[in-house]
Amino acid sequence: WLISLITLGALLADEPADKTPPATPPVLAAFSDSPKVKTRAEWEARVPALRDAFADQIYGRLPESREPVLIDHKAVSADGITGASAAGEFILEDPTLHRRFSVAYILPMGDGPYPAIMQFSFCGNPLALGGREAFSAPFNGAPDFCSRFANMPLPEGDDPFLISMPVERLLAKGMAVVSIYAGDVIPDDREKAIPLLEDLSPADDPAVRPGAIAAWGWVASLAVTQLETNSRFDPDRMAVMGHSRNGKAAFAAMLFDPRIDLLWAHQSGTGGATLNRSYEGESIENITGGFPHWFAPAYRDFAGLETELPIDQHMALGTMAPRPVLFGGGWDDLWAGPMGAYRTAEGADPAYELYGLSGLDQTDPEEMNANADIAVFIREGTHGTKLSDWENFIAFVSQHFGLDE
Ligand code: GTR
Repeated sequence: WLISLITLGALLADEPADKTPPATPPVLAAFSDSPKVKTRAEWEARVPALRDAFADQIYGRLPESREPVLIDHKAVSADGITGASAAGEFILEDPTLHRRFSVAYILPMGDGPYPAIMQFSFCGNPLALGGREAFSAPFNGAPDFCSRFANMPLPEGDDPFLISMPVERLLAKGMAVVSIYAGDVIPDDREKAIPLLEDLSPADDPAVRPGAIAAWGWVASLAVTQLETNSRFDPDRMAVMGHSRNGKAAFAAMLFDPRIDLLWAHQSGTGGATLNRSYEGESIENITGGFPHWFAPAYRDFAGLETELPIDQHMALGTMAPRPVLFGGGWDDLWAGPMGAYRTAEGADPAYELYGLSGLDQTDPEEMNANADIAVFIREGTHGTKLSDWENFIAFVSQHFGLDE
């Protein structure tokens, strides 16, 4: 791959002005003025500066502390949950704004420490865990659209599972099921979120105040700190997953927190797995205009100027090497740019190769290889997480976390 390694500067110089996506995916390079990376040590030496560049140009800077304040640890009844040995929740407070959130969990049978699968929920932990009201509801209310899910039966067959995790299916594989609602710290509401994000910002520069996407990822990091200090959870097998805006948050969590061991970003789109310069689906102008609280204000400066971004998502994925990453997409979900995520995966390959791994090891975007360290599946249909998408994830995580079939 070294022969094929060109600098991003060269790529930019070749970029056509008519916004046609480049014919070949961009290859990995740290910065346009960096010498070529030849070894794992050289790559790792660049990772901190790359993470800073993602903070400064897209996501915003985060507080350094990942230590939550433990307010309470309560047991919750696991009666009626097939395959559960126990359940509970940590009530935590973030160390900067001192806002409370809950980390809810259900443990499988058998001996721990268990691998943990943490999902970013849209509507709070009770709904995410199958309508189980014993877990704390969002402390500051849930988004309005959530009321329509309140008394809804769980999806059947392969209906979209947007709101709930397939709890019993995950428990049967020996996974601890974990849910967080990061909206308790930063609500998904521009008016409410921006003042909180300004207070969260560790920097004086308003251009790099954190966006909600990165802040939600930071909330997951606080939860990881708590789980890692509890002997029932395996600190070497912590996975995060999210769908759509939560997929962006999961992507940011994996980017900024090396303690997270595996990522599933499903239909995460722009600001998540999708390459900015793929010109597919949502543009930087669309996303920063529609959701000004999601990213650092600096990202908006690249609206319409995607090819001038000195970084792109394949580099973020490169910094995640050698950790396993899965991207899911739907052919009819063009807004999330499914092929743009596949191109990110292709572009990050050289970083995984530095670890002696094959990286993306598939030729068909529809056929993921669960053994590979980067896997992508694009299926029929539109936006939503289906049981069959979860089954792809279960196959991937089982392979990488050594779980029996
Ligand atoms: C859309 C947004 C996308 C995606 C989606 C979602 O409105 O444009 O970036 O995040 O919301 O979260 O469902």
